[in-house]
Amino acid sequence: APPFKWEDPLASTTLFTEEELAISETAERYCQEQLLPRVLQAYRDEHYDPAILREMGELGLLGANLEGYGCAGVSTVASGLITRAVERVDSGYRSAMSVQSSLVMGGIHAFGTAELKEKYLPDMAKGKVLGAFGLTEPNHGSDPGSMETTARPHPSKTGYFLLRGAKTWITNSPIADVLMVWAKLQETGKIRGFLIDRRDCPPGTLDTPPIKNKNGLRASITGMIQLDDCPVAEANVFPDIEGLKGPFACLNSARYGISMGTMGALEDCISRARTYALERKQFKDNPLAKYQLVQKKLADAATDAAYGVLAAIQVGRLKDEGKATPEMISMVKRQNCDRALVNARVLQEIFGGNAVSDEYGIGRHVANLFVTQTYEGQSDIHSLILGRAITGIQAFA
Ligand code: TGC
Ligand code: FAD
Repeated sequence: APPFKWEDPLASTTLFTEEELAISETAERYCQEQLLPRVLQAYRDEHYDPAILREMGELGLLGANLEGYGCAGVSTVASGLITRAVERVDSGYRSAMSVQSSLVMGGIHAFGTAELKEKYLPDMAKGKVLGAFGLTEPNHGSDPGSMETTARPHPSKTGYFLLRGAKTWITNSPIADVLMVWAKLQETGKIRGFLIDRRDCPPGTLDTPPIKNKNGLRASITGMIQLDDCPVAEANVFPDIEGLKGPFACLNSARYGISMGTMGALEDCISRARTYALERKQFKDNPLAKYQLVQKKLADAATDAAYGVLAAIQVGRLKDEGKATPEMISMVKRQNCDRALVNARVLQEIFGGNAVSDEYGIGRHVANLFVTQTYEGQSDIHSLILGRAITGIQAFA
Protein backbone atom coordinates (compact mmCIF):
# COMPACT_ATOMS: atom_id res chain seq x y z
CA ALA A 1 0.00 0.00 0.00
CA PRO A 2 1.20 3.56 -0.57
CA PRO A 3 2.50 5.34 2.55
CA PHE A 4 0.14 7.08 4.98
CA LYS A 5 -0.25 10.80 4.22
CA TRP A 6 -1.06 12.93 7.26
CA GLU A 7 -2.46 15.66 4.95
CA ASP A 8 -5.03 13.23 3.49
CA PRO A 9 -5.29 10.39 6.02
CA LEU A 10 -8.17 8.48 4.38
CA ALA A 11 -6.98 9.12 0.81
CA SER A 12 -10.04 11.19 -0.14
CA THR A 13 -8.26 12.29 -3.34
CA THR A 14 -8.86 8.79 -4.74
CA LEU A 15 -12.58 9.69 -4.84
CA PHE A 16 -12.15 12.75 -7.07
CA THR A 17 -12.42 12.80 -10.87
CA GLU A 18 -9.59 14.16 -13.03
CA GLU A 19 -11.62 17.33 -13.56
CA GLU A 20 -12.22 17.78 -9.83
CA LEU A 21 -8.51 17.36 -9.10
CA ALA A 22 -7.61 19.92 -11.76
CA ILE A 23 -10.13 22.46 -10.38
CA SER A 24 -8.86 21.85 -6.85
CA GLU A 25 -5.26 22.45 -7.96
CA THR A 26 -6.17 25.68 -9.76
CA ALA A 27 -8.07 26.96 -6.73
CA GLU A 28 -5.39 25.94 -4.23
CA ARG A 29 -2.63 27.57 -6.30
CA TYR A 30 -4.56 30.84 -6.63
CA CYS A 31 -5.44 30.90 -2.94
CA GLN A 32 -1.94 30.13 -1.68
CA GLU A 33 -0.19 32.46 -4.16
CA GLN A 34 -2.64 35.36 -4.33
CA LEU A 35 -4.85 35.32 -1.22
CA LEU A 36 -2.56 34.09 1.55
CA PRO A 37 -0.07 36.98 1.20
CA ARG A 38 -2.90 39.52 1.62
CA VAL A 39 -4.94 38.07 4.44
CA LEU A 40 -2.97 39.20 7.51
CA GLN A 41 -3.17 42.89 6.60
CA ALA A 42 -6.76 42.62 5.36
CA TYR A 43 -7.79 41.02 8.66
CA ARG A 44 -5.98 43.71 10.68
CA ASP A 45 -7.59 46.48 8.64
CA GLU A 46 -11.01 44.81 8.46
CA HIS A 47 -10.82 45.29 4.73
CA TYR A 48 -12.23 43.30 1.81
CA ASP A 49 -10.89 44.02 -1.65
CA PRO A 50 -13.64 43.46 -4.30
CA ALA A 51 -10.87 42.76 -6.84
CA ILE A 52 -10.69 39.30 -5.22
CA LEU A 53 -14.09 38.37 -6.66
CA ARG A 54 -12.98 39.56 -10.10
CA GLU A 55 -9.84 37.43 -9.84
CA MET A 56 -11.92 34.43 -8.82
CA GLY A 57 -14.25 35.15 -11.72
CA GLU A 58 -11.39 35.12 -14.21
CA LEU A 59 -10.45 31.64 -12.99
CA GLY A 60 -14.04 30.38 -13.31
CA LEU A 61 -14.43 29.87 -9.56
CA LEU A 62 -17.72 31.80 -9.14
CA GLY A 63 -21.03 29.98 -9.47
CA ALA A 64 -18.85 27.12 -10.67
CA ASN A 65 -21.49 24.39 -10.39
CA LEU A 66 -24.16 26.34 -12.28
CA GLU A 67 -24.90 25.50 -15.92
CA GLY A 68 -24.70 28.16 -18.65
CA TYR A 69 -24.38 31.97 -18.40
CA GLY A 70 -20.59 31.77 -18.41
CA CYS A 71 -20.50 29.38 -15.43
CA ALA A 72 -18.30 26.30 -15.43
CA GLY A 73 -21.01 23.68 -14.71
CA VAL A 74 -18.78 21.50 -12.53
CA SER A 75 -19.87 18.94 -9.91
CA THR A 76 -21.00 19.86 -6.40
CA VAL A 77 -17.88 18.15 -5.02
CA ALA A 78 -15.70 20.34 -7.29
CA SER A 79 -17.47 23.45 -6.01
CA GLY A 80 -16.77 22.17 -2.48
CA LEU A 81 -13.10 21.77 -3.31
CA ILE A 82 -13.06 25.44 -4.32
CA THR A 83 -14.57 26.53 -0.99
CA ARG A 84 -12.08 24.27 0.83
CA ALA A 85 -9.14 25.91 -0.98
CA VAL A 86 -10.41 29.41 -0.23
CA GLU A 87 -11.23 28.68 3.41
CA ARG A 88 -7.80 27.11 3.91
CA VAL A 89 -6.69 30.75 3.68
CA ASP A 90 -9.63 32.45 5.43
CA SER A 91 -13.33 31.82 6.11
CA GLY A 92 -14.05 35.48 5.29
CA TYR A 93 -12.79 35.09 1.74
CA ARG A 94 -14.91 31.95 1.39
CA SER A 95 -17.87 33.81 2.82
CA ALA A 96 -17.72 36.59 0.22
CA MET A 97 -17.49 33.92 -2.49
CA SER A 98 -20.29 31.74 -1.06
CA VAL A 99 -22.71 34.63 -0.97
CA GLN A 100 -21.88 35.59 -4.54
CA SER A 101 -21.96 32.01 -5.88
CA SER A 102 -24.36 29.88 -3.87
CA LEU A 103 -26.80 32.36 -2.42
CA VAL A 104 -27.19 35.09 -5.03
CA MET A 105 -26.13 33.48 -8.33
CA GLY A 106 -27.67 30.18 -7.20
CA GLY A 107 -30.92 31.94 -6.29
CA ILE A 108 -31.14 33.83 -9.59
CA HIS A 109 -30.30 30.63 -11.50
CA ALA A 110 -32.99 28.63 -9.67
CA PHE A 111 -35.78 31.19 -9.42
CA GLY A 112 -35.05 34.16 -11.71
CA THR A 113 -36.82 34.89 -14.98
CA ALA A 114 -34.89 34.36 -18.24
CA GLU A 115 -34.34 38.15 -18.37
CA LEU A 116 -32.89 38.32 -14.85
CA LYS A 117 -30.55 35.40 -15.55
CA GLU A 118 -29.28 37.00 -18.77
CA LYS A 119 -28.95 40.38 -17.14
CA TYR A 120 -27.02 39.35 -14.03
CA LEU A 121 -25.44 35.91 -14.18
CA PRO A 122 -22.70 36.43 -16.82
CA ASP A 123 -21.38 39.56 -15.07
CA MET A 124 -21.69 37.95 -11.65
CA ALA A 125 -19.72 34.94 -12.90
CA LYS A 126 -16.93 37.34 -13.84
CA GLY A 127 -17.10 39.09 -10.47
CA LYS A 128 -18.01 42.38 -12.17
CA VAL A 129 -21.38 42.60 -10.42
CA LEU A 130 -21.38 41.75 -6.71
CA GLY A 131 -24.28 40.27 -4.74
CA ALA A 132 -25.62 40.16 -1.18
CA PHE A 133 -28.33 37.96 0.37
CA GLY A 134 -30.64 39.52 2.94
CA LEU A 135 -32.63 37.13 5.10
CA THR A 136 -31.60 37.87 8.72
CA GLU A 137 -33.20 40.83 10.50
CA PRO A 138 -32.35 42.61 13.77
CA ASN A 139 -35.21 40.83 15.57
CA HIS A 140 -35.27 37.55 13.63
CA GLY A 141 -32.17 35.44 12.94
CA SER A 142 -32.77 31.76 13.62
CA ASP A 143 -36.47 32.26 12.92
CA PRO A 144 -36.57 34.08 9.57
CA GLY A 145 -40.21 33.05 9.10
CA SER A 146 -41.14 35.85 11.53
CA MET A 147 -39.46 38.54 9.39
CA GLU A 148 -40.90 42.05 9.50
CA THR A 149 -39.67 43.43 6.16
CA THR A 150 -42.65 44.04 3.91
CA ALA A 151 -43.44 44.70 0.27
CA ARG A 152 -46.57 46.57 -0.76
CA PRO A 153 -47.77 47.65 -4.20
CA HIS A 154 -46.46 51.10 -5.16
CA PRO A 155 -49.39 53.53 -4.63
CA SER A 156 -48.74 55.50 -7.84
CA LYS A 157 -46.34 53.52 -10.04
CA THR A 158 -47.95 50.46 -11.59
CA GLY A 159 -45.76 47.36 -11.73
CA TYR A 160 -43.66 48.34 -8.71
CA PHE A 161 -43.44 47.31 -5.05
CA LEU A 162 -42.20 49.39 -2.16
CA LEU A 163 -39.94 47.55 0.30
CA ARG A 164 -39.63 48.62 3.89
CA GLY A 165 -37.61 47.08 6.72
CA ALA A 166 -34.08 46.19 7.78
CA LYS A 167 -31.75 43.25 7.29
CA THR A 168 -28.64 42.87 9.42
CA TRP A 169 -25.38 40.91 9.46
CA ILE A 170 -25.40 40.80 5.68
CA THR A 171 -22.15 39.67 4.05
CA ASN A 172 -21.03 41.95 1.17
CA SER A 173 -23.97 44.38 1.61
CA PRO A 174 -21.85 47.57 1.64
CA ILE A 175 -20.16 46.64 -1.67
CA ALA A 176 -23.03 44.80 -3.38
CA ASP A 177 -24.53 45.95 -6.68
CA VAL A 178 -27.51 43.60 -6.36
CA LEU A 179 -29.20 42.63 -3.12
CA MET A 180 -31.47 39.60 -2.94
CA VAL A 181 -33.96 40.50 -0.22
CA TRP A 182 -36.64 38.25 1.20
CA ALA A 183 -39.74 40.13 2.31
CA LYS A 184 -43.40 39.48 3.15
CA LEU A 185 -46.13 40.72 0.85
CA GLN A 186 -48.10 43.09 3.05
CA GLU A 187 -51.44 41.83 1.73
CA THR A 188 -50.94 38.08 2.14
CA GLY A 189 -47.97 37.69 4.51
CA LYS A 190 -46.29 35.38 1.97
CA ILE A 191 -42.50 35.54 1.69
CA ARG A 192 -41.16 36.47 -1.76
CA GLY A 193 -37.70 37.11 -3.19
CA PHE A 194 -36.81 40.58 -4.56
CA LEU A 195 -33.71 41.47 -6.51
CA ILE A 196 -32.78 45.07 -5.70
CA ASP A 197 -30.37 46.71 -8.14
CA ARG A 198 -28.57 49.50 -6.29
CA ARG A 199 -28.40 51.58 -9.49
CA ASP A 200 -32.21 51.68 -9.67
CA CYS A 201 -32.79 52.96 -6.12
CA PRO A 202 -33.68 56.63 -5.64
CA PRO A 203 -31.54 58.41 -3.02
CA GLY A 204 -32.59 57.73 0.56
CA THR A 205 -34.50 54.51 -0.17
CA LEU A 206 -31.59 52.05 0.23
CA ASP A 207 -28.72 52.23 2.70
CA THR A 208 -26.13 49.54 3.38
CA PRO A 209 -23.99 50.72 6.31
CA PRO A 210 -21.09 48.47 7.29
CA ILE A 211 -20.95 46.71 10.67
CA LYS A 212 -17.51 47.56 12.02
CA ASN A 213 -15.19 46.23 14.74
CA LYS A 214 -16.03 42.54 14.35
CA ASN A 215 -13.91 40.09 16.33
CA GLY A 216 -14.18 37.40 13.67
CA LEU A 217 -14.49 37.17 9.89
CA ARG A 218 -12.68 40.51 9.61
CA ALA A 219 -11.43 39.84 6.07
CA SER A 220 -15.06 39.80 4.89
CA ILE A 221 -17.20 42.93 4.81
CA THR A 222 -20.55 42.77 6.62
CA GLY A 223 -23.34 45.32 6.84
CA MET A 224 -27.02 46.09 7.05
CA ILE A 225 -29.66 46.61 4.36
CA GLN A 226 -32.02 49.43 5.28
CA LEU A 227 -35.06 49.84 3.07
CA ASP A 228 -37.16 52.97 3.28
CA ASP A 229 -39.94 52.49 0.73
CA CYS A 230 -37.40 51.23 -1.77
CA PRO A 231 -39.08 50.74 -5.17
CA VAL A 232 -38.56 47.38 -6.87
CA ALA A 233 -40.00 46.51 -10.29
CA GLU A 234 -42.23 43.43 -10.57
CA ALA A 235 -39.75 42.18 -13.18
CA ASN A 236 -37.23 41.85 -10.33
CA VAL A 237 -39.44 39.60 -8.20
CA PHE A 238 -38.93 35.84 -8.45
CA PRO A 239 -42.16 34.72 -10.10
CA ASP A 240 -42.78 31.16 -8.99
CA ILE A 241 -41.35 30.77 -5.52
CA GLU A 242 -43.17 31.63 -2.34
CA GLY A 243 -42.42 30.99 1.35
CA LEU A 244 -39.21 29.98 3.10
CA LYS A 245 -38.49 27.30 0.48
CA GLY A 246 -36.93 30.03 -1.69
CA PRO A 247 -34.19 31.24 0.66
CA PHE A 248 -33.67 27.74 2.08
CA ALA A 249 -33.06 26.25 -1.35
CA CYS A 250 -30.22 28.78 -1.79
CA LEU A 251 -28.98 27.94 1.71
CA ASN A 252 -28.74 24.23 0.90
CA SER A 253 -25.93 24.95 -1.57
CA ALA A 254 -24.17 27.48 0.66
CA ARG A 255 -24.39 25.22 3.72
CA TYR A 256 -22.87 22.43 1.64
CA GLY A 257 -20.01 24.73 0.63
CA ILE A 258 -19.37 25.57 4.30
CA SER A 259 -19.21 21.88 5.22
CA MET A 260 -16.29 21.36 2.83
CA GLY A 261 -14.85 24.85 3.37
CA THR A 262 -14.41 24.52 7.13
CA MET A 263 -12.39 21.37 6.53
CA GLY A 264 -9.90 23.55 4.63
CA ALA A 265 -9.63 25.89 7.64
CA LEU A 266 -9.15 22.92 9.99
CA GLU A 267 -6.54 21.38 7.70
CA ASP A 268 -4.62 24.65 7.75
CA CYS A 269 -4.74 24.66 11.57
CA ILE A 270 -3.38 21.10 11.60
CA SER A 271 -0.57 21.98 9.21
CA ARG A 272 0.40 25.10 11.16
CA ALA A 273 0.25 23.30 14.54
CA ARG A 274 2.28 20.35 13.23
CA THR A 275 5.02 22.63 11.88
CA TYR A 276 5.12 24.58 15.14
CA ALA A 277 5.19 21.42 17.28
CA LEU A 278 8.12 20.03 15.27
CA GLU A 279 10.14 23.25 15.58
CA ARG A 280 9.42 24.43 19.13
CA LYS A 281 11.50 22.73 21.84
CA GLN A 282 10.66 22.59 25.55
CA PHE A 283 12.19 20.46 28.33
CA LYS A 284 15.69 19.43 27.26
CA ASP A 285 15.90 19.37 23.49
CA ASN A 286 12.54 17.80 22.81
CA PRO A 287 10.21 19.22 20.16
CA LEU A 288 6.64 19.62 21.40
CA ALA A 289 5.71 17.03 18.77
CA LYS A 290 7.50 14.37 20.86
CA TYR A 291 4.94 14.66 23.67
CA GLN A 292 2.00 12.28 23.67
CA LEU A 293 -0.54 14.93 24.68
CA VAL A 294 0.45 17.04 21.69
CA GLN A 295 0.32 14.05 19.35
CA LYS A 296 -3.21 13.26 20.53
CA LYS A 297 -4.36 16.77 19.66
CA LEU A 298 -3.02 16.35 16.13
CA ALA A 299 -4.48 12.84 15.79
CA ASP A 300 -7.94 13.99 16.91
CA ALA A 301 -7.97 16.94 14.52
CA ALA A 302 -6.66 14.94 11.55
CA THR A 303 -9.31 12.27 12.16
CA ASP A 304 -12.14 14.80 12.28
CA ALA A 305 -10.89 16.55 9.13
CA ALA A 306 -10.59 13.28 7.21
CA TYR A 307 -14.07 12.08 8.30
CA GLY A 308 -15.55 15.50 7.54
CA VAL A 309 -14.18 15.54 4.00
CA LEU A 310 -15.48 12.03 3.30
CA ALA A 311 -18.95 12.91 4.58
CA ALA A 312 -19.02 16.06 2.47
CA ILE A 313 -17.98 14.10 -0.63
CA GLN A 314 -20.83 11.63 -0.05
CA VAL A 315 -23.44 14.37 0.38
CA GLY A 316 -22.06 16.21 -2.68
CA ARG A 317 -22.38 13.10 -4.84
CA LEU A 318 -25.95 12.52 -3.60
CA LYS A 319 -26.80 16.18 -4.28
CA ASP A 320 -25.75 15.82 -7.91
CA GLU A 321 -27.89 12.69 -8.20
CA GLY A 322 -30.86 14.56 -6.70
CA LYS A 323 -30.80 12.29 -3.64
CA ALA A 324 -29.54 14.68 -0.92
CA THR A 325 -32.08 15.80 1.68
CA PRO A 326 -31.83 19.11 3.60
CA GLU A 327 -31.25 17.04 6.77
CA MET A 328 -28.10 15.50 5.26
CA ILE A 329 -26.81 18.98 4.57
CA SER A 330 -27.70 20.06 8.12
CA MET A 331 -25.74 17.07 9.40
CA VAL A 332 -22.50 17.83 7.52
CA LYS A 333 -22.80 21.58 8.06
CA ARG A 334 -23.27 21.14 11.82
CA GLN A 335 -20.69 18.41 12.32
CA ASN A 336 -17.94 19.94 10.22
CA CYS A 337 -18.35 23.44 11.66
CA ASP A 338 -18.46 22.10 15.22
CA ARG A 339 -15.45 19.80 14.81
CA ALA A 340 -13.44 22.46 12.99
CA LEU A 341 -14.06 24.92 15.82
CA VAL A 342 -13.40 22.47 18.68
CA ASN A 343 -10.19 21.17 17.11
CA ALA A 344 -8.91 24.61 16.11
CA ARG A 345 -9.35 25.76 19.72
CA VAL A 346 -7.37 22.74 20.99
CA LEU A 347 -4.62 23.08 18.36
CA GLN A 348 -4.28 26.72 19.36
CA GLU A 349 -2.93 25.51 22.71
CA ILE A 350 0.14 24.06 20.98
CA PHE A 351 1.32 27.58 20.14
CA GLY A 352 1.45 28.69 23.78
CA GLY A 353 1.79 32.46 24.08
CA ASN A 354 2.50 32.77 20.38
CA ALA A 355 -1.12 31.75 19.71
CA VAL A 356 -1.97 35.30 20.76
CA SER A 357 0.13 36.80 17.94
CA ASP A 358 -1.84 37.20 14.71
CA GLU A 359 1.30 36.27 12.74
CA TYR A 360 0.67 32.60 13.57
CA GLY A 361 -2.75 32.57 11.89
CA ILE A 362 -4.34 30.12 14.30
CA GLY A 363 -6.31 32.70 16.31
CA ARG A 364 -7.81 34.05 13.10
CA HIS A 365 -9.14 30.62 12.15
CA VAL A 366 -10.58 30.10 15.66
CA ALA A 367 -12.42 33.45 15.57
CA ASN A 368 -13.66 32.79 12.02
CA LEU A 369 -14.85 29.27 12.79
CA PHE A 370 -17.08 30.58 15.56
CA VAL A 371 -18.88 32.58 12.85
CA THR A 372 -19.19 29.60 10.51
CA GLN A 373 -20.82 27.67 13.35
CA THR A 374 -23.28 30.55 13.77
CA TYR A 375 -24.36 31.67 10.32
CA GLU A 376 -26.47 29.70 7.83
CA GLY A 377 -28.20 28.10 10.81
CA GLN A 378 -26.43 28.00 14.17
CA SER A 379 -25.39 24.45 15.11
CA ASP A 380 -28.12 24.05 17.73
CA ILE A 381 -30.69 24.97 15.06
CA HIS A 382 -29.30 22.19 12.86
CA SER A 383 -29.54 19.86 15.88
CA LEU A 384 -33.25 20.70 16.03
CA ILE A 385 -33.69 20.17 12.29
CA LEU A 386 -32.12 16.72 12.73
CA GLY A 387 -34.05 16.08 15.93
CA ARG A 388 -37.29 16.85 14.14
CA ALA A 389 -36.41 14.42 11.36
CA ILE A 390 -35.44 11.71 13.86
CA THR A 391 -38.43 12.02 16.21
CA GLY A 392 -41.11 13.62 14.04
CA ILE A 393 -41.51 16.27 16.77
CA GLN A 394 -40.78 19.95 16.08
CA ALA A 395 -38.87 21.57 18.98
CA PHE A 396 -38.23 25.11 17.69
CA ALA A 397 -41.15 26.89 19.27
P1 TGC B 1 -40.23 25.02 8.17
O1 TGC B 1 -41.66 24.75 8.45
O2 TGC B 1 -39.21 24.06 8.65
O3 TGC B 1 -40.01 25.25 6.60
C1 TGC B 1 -40.75 26.22 5.90
C2 TGC B 1 -40.78 25.84 4.44
O4 TGC B 1 -39.44 25.83 3.94
C3 TGC B 1 -39.11 24.50 3.49
N1 TGC B 1 -37.73 24.22 3.88
C4 TGC B 1 -36.76 23.92 3.02
N2 TGC B 1 -36.77 23.84 1.69
C5 TGC B 1 -35.61 23.53 1.08
N3 TGC B 1 -34.46 23.35 1.78
C6 TGC B 1 -34.42 23.44 3.12
N4 TGC B 1 -33.27 23.29 3.77
C7 TGC B 1 -35.60 23.75 3.81
N5 TGC B 1 -35.92 23.94 5.10
C8 TGC B 1 -37.23 24.20 5.14
C9 TGC B 1 -40.10 23.58 4.17
O5 TGC B 1 -40.28 22.41 3.45
C10 TGC B 1 -41.35 24.43 4.21
O6 TGC B 1 -41.92 24.40 2.92
P2 TGC B 1 -43.53 24.55 2.75
O7 TGC B 1 -43.78 24.15 1.36
O8 TGC B 1 -44.14 23.64 3.77
O9 TGC B 1 -43.80 25.99 3.02
O10 TGC B 1 -39.92 26.49 8.69
P3 TGC B 1 -39.63 27.00 10.11
O11 TGC B 1 -40.02 28.44 10.14
O12 TGC B 1 -40.20 26.09 11.15
O13 TGC B 1 -38.02 26.91 10.04
C11 TGC B 1 -37.35 26.57 11.11
C12 TGC B 1 -35.85 26.49 10.84
C13 TGC B 1 -35.19 26.64 12.15
C14 TGC B 1 -35.52 25.15 10.23
C15 TGC B 1 -35.33 27.54 9.87
O14 TGC B 1 -35.94 28.72 10.03
C16 TGC B 1 -33.80 27.70 9.86
O15 TGC B 1 -33.08 26.95 9.19
N6 TGC B 1 -33.25 28.73 10.55
C17 TGC B 1 -31.84 29.10 10.42
C18 TGC B 1 -31.78 30.44 9.73
C19 TGC B 1 -30.67 30.52 8.74
O16 TGC B 1 -30.07 29.55 8.31
N7 TGC B 1 -30.36 31.74 8.32
C20 TGC B 1 -29.34 31.93 7.34
C21 TGC B 1 -29.25 33.37 6.92
S1 TGC B 1 -28.22 33.56 5.48
C22 TGC B 1 -26.68 33.48 6.09
O17 TGC B 1 -26.42 33.24 7.22
C23 TGC B 1 -25.61 33.71 5.10
S2 TGC B 1 -24.02 33.75 5.76
C24 TGC B 1 -23.20 33.59 4.30
C25 TGC B 1 -21.77 33.72 4.40
O18 TGC B 1 -21.27 34.82 4.72
O19 TGC B 1 -21.08 32.71 4.04
P1 FAD C 1 -30.47 34.12 17.40
O1 FAD C 1 -31.48 33.59 16.47
O2 FAD C 1 -30.87 35.22 18.30
O3 FAD C 1 -29.89 32.92 18.25
C1 FAD C 1 -29.02 33.12 19.37
C2 FAD C 1 -28.71 31.77 19.99
O4 FAD C 1 -29.91 31.15 20.44
C3 FAD C 1 -28.07 30.78 19.00
O5 FAD C 1 -27.09 30.02 19.66
C4 FAD C 1 -29.24 29.89 18.59
O6 FAD C 1 -28.84 28.59 18.20
C5 FAD C 1 -30.06 29.87 19.86
N1 FAD C 1 -31.48 29.60 19.57
C6 FAD C 1 -32.34 30.35 18.84
N2 FAD C 1 -33.54 29.76 18.79
C7 FAD C 1 -33.44 28.60 19.47
C8 FAD C 1 -34.32 27.53 19.75
N3 FAD C 1 -35.59 27.51 19.29
N4 FAD C 1 -33.88 26.49 20.50
C9 FAD C 1 -32.60 26.47 20.95
N5 FAD C 1 -31.70 27.44 20.71
C10 FAD C 1 -32.11 28.49 19.98
N6 FAD C 1 -27.57 36.51 7.37
C11 FAD C 1 -28.04 36.75 6.11
O7 FAD C 1 -29.24 36.74 5.88
N7 FAD C 1 -27.18 37.00 5.10
C12 FAD C 1 -25.84 37.06 5.26
O8 FAD C 1 -25.08 37.28 4.31
C13 FAD C 1 -25.31 36.84 6.58
N8 FAD C 1 -23.97 36.95 6.82
C14 FAD C 1 -23.52 36.90 8.11
C15 FAD C 1 -22.18 37.23 8.38
C16 FAD C 1 -21.71 37.26 9.69
C17 FAD C 1 -20.32 37.68 9.97
C18 FAD C 1 -22.58 36.89 10.75
C19 FAD C 1 -22.11 36.89 12.18
C20 FAD C 1 -23.89 36.56 10.48
C21 FAD C 1 -24.39 36.59 9.18
N9 FAD C 1 -25.75 36.35 8.89
C22 FAD C 1 -26.24 36.55 7.62
C23 FAD C 1 -26.69 36.15 9.99
C24 FAD C 1 -26.72 34.73 10.53
O9 FAD C 1 -27.35 33.86 9.64
C25 FAD C 1 -27.43 34.76 11.90
O10 FAD C 1 -26.54 35.39 12.81
C26 FAD C 1 -27.81 33.38 12.40
O11 FAD C 1 -28.81 32.82 11.58
C27 FAD C 1 -28.28 33.39 13.86
O12 FAD C 1 -29.25 34.37 14.07
P2 FAD C 1 -29.09 35.42 15.28
O13 FAD C 1 -27.71 35.99 15.19
O14 FAD C 1 -30.22 36.36 15.21
O15 FAD C 1 -29.15 34.56 16.58
